[in-house]
Amino acid sequence: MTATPPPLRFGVATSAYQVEGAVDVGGRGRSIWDTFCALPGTVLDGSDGSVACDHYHRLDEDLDLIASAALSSYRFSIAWPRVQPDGRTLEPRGLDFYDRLVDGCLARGLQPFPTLYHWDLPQALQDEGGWPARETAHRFADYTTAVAERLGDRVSTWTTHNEPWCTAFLGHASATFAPGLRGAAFPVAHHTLLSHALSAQALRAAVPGAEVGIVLNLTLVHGEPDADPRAVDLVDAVQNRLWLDALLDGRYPDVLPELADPALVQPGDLELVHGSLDWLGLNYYTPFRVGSPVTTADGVGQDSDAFPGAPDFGFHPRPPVTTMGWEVDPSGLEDLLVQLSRRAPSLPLRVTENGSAYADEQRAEDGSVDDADREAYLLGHVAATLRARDRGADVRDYLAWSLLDNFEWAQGYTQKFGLVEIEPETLRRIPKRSFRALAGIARAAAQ
Ligand code: IFM
Repeated sequence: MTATPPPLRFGVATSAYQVEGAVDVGGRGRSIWDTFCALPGTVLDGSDGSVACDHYHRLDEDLDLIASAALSSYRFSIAWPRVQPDGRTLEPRGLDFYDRLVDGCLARGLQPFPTLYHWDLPQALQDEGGWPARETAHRFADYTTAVAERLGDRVSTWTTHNEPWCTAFLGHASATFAPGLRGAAFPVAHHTLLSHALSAQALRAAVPGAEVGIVLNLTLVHGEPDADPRAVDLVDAVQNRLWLDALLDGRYPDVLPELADPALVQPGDLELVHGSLDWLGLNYYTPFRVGSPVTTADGVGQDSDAFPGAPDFGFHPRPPVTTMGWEVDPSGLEDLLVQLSRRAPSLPLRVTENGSAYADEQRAEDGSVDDADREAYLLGHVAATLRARDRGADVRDYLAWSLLDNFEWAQGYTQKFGLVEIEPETLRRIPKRSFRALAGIARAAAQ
């Protein structure tokens, strides 16, 4: 007889630079995103995260909001430059903030779900070489120990990296994310995985029973009839297999010769990475349809820029799409979860991010955002997650991206992913229809 799986748990997710603001408060050091945003032309609306949602100062209000929706957990990230402003020296005031955050979650019955790295490397470490330098992986392990020693008595489930694909390929190939470099994506991919493994060791040493995961933005890659099969294979290798093969099988795909360099991938590295997971987080938004190259108006920012070595190609999303231009396809989430569960049957899975950007032009009578489109996206993807569980996938949580409209990286504030609107002048929080929908789902699941 098989045991009935525990009910799916619901929560919301944010990340430090996207919501906290208060960049000069509590001794926080500068991060690579502070530097990147200050460069002309890097962020669509010229904005930055210096104020963002002011979550740092409105923490209690935001935790009350999450608790009011009967949610089980809050996924947030820890800003490394708050904890170690120069990447080495501890700033106790930085840890004090996350201490309050964790206690605030627990006092409201929310599981705190921290991510150690959501892209805000201390600028001081960038100046010493950043992720292209192997030493940064060791710095990450030291930072992990500092955080784990402070929070580990109350936090059991840990995430090392969020979407290392973005760190490596958007930050070091297409130069669309901080630190805005090119030509170093593969060393960065390896060093982020190595740092994940060292961080996992540090967590297990500091926190008995720690459950360590990594969060990947995996997706289904489809080839359009006019696609170059080499491009389709390379996109799948870079987006999915690079990470999964290393973590689950201890090897890199043969199609990526850059990762066969023994000066980069040193003896013992992949043994550390292999088997380092207690659970796997999936951030799912859209499938990828690879086809013929798409010509942009100014000829820059080709889709293939983030996939070094791939023949030129374009992405061809099918309608309906969100304002990010991302195709809406809940079945992709279901299929991915089932595929992952078949590949790694004993590895618990979590949907650590899923959400949609829409223009939010419809208003209800009370003036709040009447986001039927985001609500439909949410319901469709929750249903897909439940179907995946029915097909045997051990999916424990569904975390919606995001609690609040926030700083959407190179898109600035032009894209709204929040279940809660932030009134620009006052930063007042105004729940949208989708927030009430998630609360309804969470309440029903808890019964
Ligand atoms: O806002 C991001 C988040 O930081 C990482 N995952 C994707 C989201 C939407 O682009």
